[in-house]
Amino acid sequence: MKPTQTHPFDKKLFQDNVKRHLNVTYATTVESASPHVWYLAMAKAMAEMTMLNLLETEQDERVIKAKSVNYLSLEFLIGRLTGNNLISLGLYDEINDAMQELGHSLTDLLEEERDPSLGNGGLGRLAACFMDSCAAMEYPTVGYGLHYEYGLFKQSFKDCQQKEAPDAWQGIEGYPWEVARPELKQDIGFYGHVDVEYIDGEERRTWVPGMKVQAMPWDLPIVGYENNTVYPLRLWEARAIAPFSLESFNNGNYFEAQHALIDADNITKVLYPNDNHEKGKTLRLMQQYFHSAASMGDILRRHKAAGFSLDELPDYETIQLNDTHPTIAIPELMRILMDEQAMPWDQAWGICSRTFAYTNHTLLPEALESWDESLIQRLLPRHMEIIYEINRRFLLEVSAKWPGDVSKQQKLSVIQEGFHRMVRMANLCVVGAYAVNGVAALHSDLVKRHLFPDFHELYPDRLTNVTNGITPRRWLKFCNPDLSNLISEKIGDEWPAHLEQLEKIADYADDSEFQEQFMAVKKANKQRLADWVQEHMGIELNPDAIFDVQIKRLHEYKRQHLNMLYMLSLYHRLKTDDSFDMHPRVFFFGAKAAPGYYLAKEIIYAINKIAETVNADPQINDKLKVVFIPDYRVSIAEIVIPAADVSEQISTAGKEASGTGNMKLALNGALTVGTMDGANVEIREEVGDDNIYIFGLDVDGVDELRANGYNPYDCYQADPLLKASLDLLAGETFTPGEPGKLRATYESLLNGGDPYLVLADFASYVQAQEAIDHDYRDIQVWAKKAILNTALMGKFSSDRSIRDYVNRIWKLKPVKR
Ligand code: 26W
Repeated sequence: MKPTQTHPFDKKLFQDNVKRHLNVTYATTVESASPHVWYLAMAKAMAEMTMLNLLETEQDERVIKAKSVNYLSLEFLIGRLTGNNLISLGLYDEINDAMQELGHSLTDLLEEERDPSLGNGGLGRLAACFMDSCAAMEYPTVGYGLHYEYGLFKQSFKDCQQKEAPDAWQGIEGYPWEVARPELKQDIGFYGHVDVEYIDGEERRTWVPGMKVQAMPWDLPIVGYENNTVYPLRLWEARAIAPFSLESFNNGNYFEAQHALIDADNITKVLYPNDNHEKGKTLRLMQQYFHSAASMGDILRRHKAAGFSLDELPDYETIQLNDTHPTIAIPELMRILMDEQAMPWDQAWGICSRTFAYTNHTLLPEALESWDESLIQRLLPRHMEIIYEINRRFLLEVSAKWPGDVSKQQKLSVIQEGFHRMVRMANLCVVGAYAVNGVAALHSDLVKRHLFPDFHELYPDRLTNVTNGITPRRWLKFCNPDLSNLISEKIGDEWPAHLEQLEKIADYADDSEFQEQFMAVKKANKQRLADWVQEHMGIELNPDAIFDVQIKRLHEYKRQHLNMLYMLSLYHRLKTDDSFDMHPRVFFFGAKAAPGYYLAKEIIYAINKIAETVNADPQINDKLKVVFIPDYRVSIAEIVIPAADVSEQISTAGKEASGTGNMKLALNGALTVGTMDGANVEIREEVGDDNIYIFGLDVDGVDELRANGYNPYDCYQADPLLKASLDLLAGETFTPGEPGKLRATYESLLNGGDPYLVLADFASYVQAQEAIDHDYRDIQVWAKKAILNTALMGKFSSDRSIRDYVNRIWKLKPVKR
């Protein structure tokens, strides 16, 4: 046992606390409490322990006086906390035992927790892994996010189509792991006007908001792995200010502009479900400013309370912007320094421009945020003035560097000119931040070469790379206990905090006994997933089949439809070619589509329809099964990932910034079939060509094909297998009596120009899949490759990512407690 030293675990006391919470917090009794309430009471008792450490960390003089990172993100996809915190506290066995004595199975209780789904996908999950690593290595950190009442929608399928339902993640009893911090609440303004006055001949501008909203913080404990450190994940909830402001009501401000219908508490009502698509809605900008302003206020409060001056801000606080979503924090800091602290511009900018760093997570043009100038003007009039001034001064720099070059100014300007003037948030970030990073080597290279080439020329030291990572605590130790134990037997149990040590199991890659043990663990994990699918979906699966997994948001660039076309090709061959043989395979999908994304929903519908037919076809004889797991989320990933043989990472080259599911799957011994995209490139570097299945066009190939004029019909006509597979979508094989119901994808690929080059990569993809089928049949060959994947994933620990941030950007020192 490695409990935290400051508060040793006392089983009897813990059990008493659980029972006390049953009685006092949840008003029930040991005799009548449901399993759900037992889970709540257990989690409350655990949360109490971590809250003590949170307060002690917060009040530790060494932490207060140290430089901290503030991770600003509109999304934190933390997943269930109870099981993970048991691991971090080092109390899994102790609490298992304590609950057993009380008559409850810990694994059952852990299943009672609902996922806090406060994020869409990769960006939000990355923020959660980073918090875990900061706490594990004790780099002083505060996470700032939003306390959405409804997380990412719950997905179900009705007649094979996606349906969305609200996700009230806290449940009626409330979430046991959070605590309100009312003493830290703040008021946040919106709308209104700017007052100008002159003091000693100096112009002073003051924003007079027309509306105020209260920001209430909720803290969730981020528990350091086997140490005494707990950092807060501070989530802001919007509330109407009570009592209703009679003053602003009387002076006519309250109902000005067009905000009369926006209730204060709407601001944090729901997480926007768009992933990689910007819609420009007012309420979204309100969320962003609400988040930025509350976080900025809290950071400055802490800084001041530590006894530091504003000039010292960059020495003690750094602020990482998780994509452009919190960009408005930059003009907010300028406003506070100038208008509230009476600082001159140069001094304020000197502080501001050494405080923020920005991470870019996407190159997709439709995901790059730009806001209507008129919208910012109305909602945040003073911030718009400051943005103009930042831009005016910046353009002077540009014209000094490129005298007379108007096109450079147009390209780099924070303001996009035109009929509708827009504020480009990415440009504002690059101008205002001291560091800008992409999230994988290839991606950062494309950021420099394609997204910001002129910025790179102007500020050659600003752009850098930090390759993403994943926390090995949740994504191996917790989710795959059998593999964890097998590894620990061989190399000891230090690897969860030093993932590079996994390399030592490469020594056993050829050891047939270890191969057998490794594959036995995989088989048991496959059986666990098969049981889950049987219980929840009524589909029977063969655990000896290849478990082929694609789990990620549904998007054309991720090309779930390429995977689907391959399934169709197998179906076609099984039905038409008696000599065709294949190892049985189960195709797993987990994916939510943004509710307004038509084609993504059509692809879900098509895969579900194909599944219906294929799974019921006796002629297929269980060679092929298709399972679309509904409501994919962190807790589902924890079951699927340990059971995967094949990891589908098949985005169009240049489109997936990094990917992190690719890392989780490889770490758990799945082999990647993937393109030369995102972090796949670096995974290949680590595991070697023999242990990954790379296919398709690379970035240069994509550019070349496009430059030469791509016509998907050429592929369609030239490849009979592709033609046969695609034609299945146009007919009625999967929608008997209703031909053409699956046509949407077919149309997009053939007549819509196939924007993500699915057809261009099809033949190469089929080849890679055939190599997989071939290699899997020799279980020793496969076992060796799988073991080497686990062994060689050390680089992708988020601990390494955080160390890179610390060394290249943040410049922090750990405070070991
Ligand atoms: C404003 C709409 C919107 C919402 C979310 C635009 C963009 C986003 C995110 C930036 C999308 C996202 O999650 N990107 C993913 O970030 C991961 C973490 O860096 C990467 O691993 C993924 O490749 C990238 O798609």
